[in-house]
Amino acid sequence: MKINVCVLLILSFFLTLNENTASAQNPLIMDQFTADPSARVFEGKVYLYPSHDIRCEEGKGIIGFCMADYHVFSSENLTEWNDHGVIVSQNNVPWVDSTKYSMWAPDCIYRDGKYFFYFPAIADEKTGIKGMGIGVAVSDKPYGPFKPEPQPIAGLRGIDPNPFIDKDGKAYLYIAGMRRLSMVKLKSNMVETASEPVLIEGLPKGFKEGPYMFERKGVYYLTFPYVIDSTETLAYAIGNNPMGPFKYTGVIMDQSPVACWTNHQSIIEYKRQWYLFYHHNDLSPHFDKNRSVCAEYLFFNDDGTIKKVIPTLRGVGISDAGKKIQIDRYSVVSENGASISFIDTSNRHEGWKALLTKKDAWIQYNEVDFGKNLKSVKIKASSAAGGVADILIDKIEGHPVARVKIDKNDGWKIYDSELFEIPSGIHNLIVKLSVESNIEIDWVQFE
Ligand code: FUB
Repeated sequence: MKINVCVLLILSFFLTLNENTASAQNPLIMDQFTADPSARVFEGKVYLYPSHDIRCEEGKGIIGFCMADYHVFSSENLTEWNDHGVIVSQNNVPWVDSTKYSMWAPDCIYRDGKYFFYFPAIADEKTGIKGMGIGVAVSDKPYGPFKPEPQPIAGLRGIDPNPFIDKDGKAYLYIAGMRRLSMVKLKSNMVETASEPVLIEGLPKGFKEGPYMFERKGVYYLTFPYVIDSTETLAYAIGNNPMGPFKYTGVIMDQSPVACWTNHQSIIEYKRQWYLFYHHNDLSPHFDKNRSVCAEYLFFNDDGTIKKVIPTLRGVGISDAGKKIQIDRYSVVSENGASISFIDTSNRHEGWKALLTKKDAWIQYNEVDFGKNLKSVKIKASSAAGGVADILIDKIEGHPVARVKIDKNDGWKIYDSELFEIPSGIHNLIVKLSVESNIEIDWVQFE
């Protein structure tokens, strides 16, 4: 009897875990808006500490941003993200004005058995602090529970706190405010400053925020959103120690192709690959204060400079063929007859669909792990005219490994077909319309 209760408890734990796990390309999180992603590698996984945009009632929030709390997400494969829920809210930090919805860009760092979560917010008038203070919440685990310190860090005002611990154990906090970046030393308790904040010199003039520092091969990279033209690019400067001086080095990502005014970055190395995390407003194309976090591979040149990163829909990670593959997050498409659109413009969180509207139009989704022993393929599709979708592996002009007939219908249905050839290992998946017609595809899955 005791064993049965235990088994049930363990089962329900895994079921709850699965409920909160969503598979994703770009954007990474579909069921809510997320921005300002601070990614960290803790306990062998990637933890993502973004801010959380919401839609606000008229008059709430600051300059259009409305942010009441923070969630934390984690992933081992970067294609499935587990939402651990709210870790800090404007309602549970004693010094924060809980009517202001001002929980802007956060970050987190590990030291001596504890996780320190830093966040900016408008202080309650009663504290006597004017403007944005910088708070810290502390936990034994990267996913919480986090206990907020009763007061913000003394002597600090600003936004976008970014903690950094150098190889010699010295700790620093980079912050933004008044369009520029500053740095302050932290005591080893990580909740008090060990110096006055100093302005970081040597950076180009113009709007800068969102500092994020990382070190690679003895080079210190100070990265930041920076307005060169009309919206934020992601740029960086390098130095040979965390306090600078820094030399402006260039742009990591151009300004948003979809006119999201802000961007905000973090850069990590995970399993010997470097990644850039950033945000655009994919799920809210007409309101850029409701943003969504994305990720891309990042590479360095031999001289240590960063290769420019181009935003993609496909994002990062290897997708499991046995799970629903959202091919609308494509890697490449044919020049004609292939496009994407929202499944439901009244609820964009439902995601996108792929449209193939011409014979031989195709859509390619790279890096799918087909494992072994797959037998069939399923497609969720709809077609007003009926059509045939060929499933190809790696070569657009190759032999299809399956041919899925889509009926003439006016709604979504799941169609399946046996595989004539069984792919195994990692390949690029191609779906091609093999007749003159039009079809819409939500996802593809192998069994
Ligand atoms: O998310 C609110 C603010 O927008 C952040 O603090 C900035 O970095 C910008 O992304």
